[in-house]
Amino acid sequence: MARRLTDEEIERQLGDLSGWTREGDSIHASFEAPDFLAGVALVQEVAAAAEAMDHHPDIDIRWRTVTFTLSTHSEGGLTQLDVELAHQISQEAARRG
Ligand code: HBI
Repeated sequence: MARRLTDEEIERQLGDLSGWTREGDSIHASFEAPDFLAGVALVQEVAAAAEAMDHHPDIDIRWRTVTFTLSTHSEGGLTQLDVELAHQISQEAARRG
């Protein structure tokens, strides 16, 4: 099972995750979609990736702005699962322009 990452590991891996910010035991990023339905479509794609990983983000949808917050609840902090899902979210958001 995934172990908690050290502060050094988190900082190093955040360097590869543009747009993501650490706050305590979680990381978050917001994405601006062209319209509300495009934002919901992004959420649908992320939901499929999350389900496939059995690792789920907190999701906040406000009109066209979608915010994903990641943390590994069972470990009480950040693990490699959060980093991996963050990359998948960023890639999906970039695909949608
Ligand atoms: N998602 N973010 C997050 N953190 C978890 O600990 C987690 C999850 N999704 C599913 C899940 N854990 C289950 O595998 C365990 O609760 C059994």
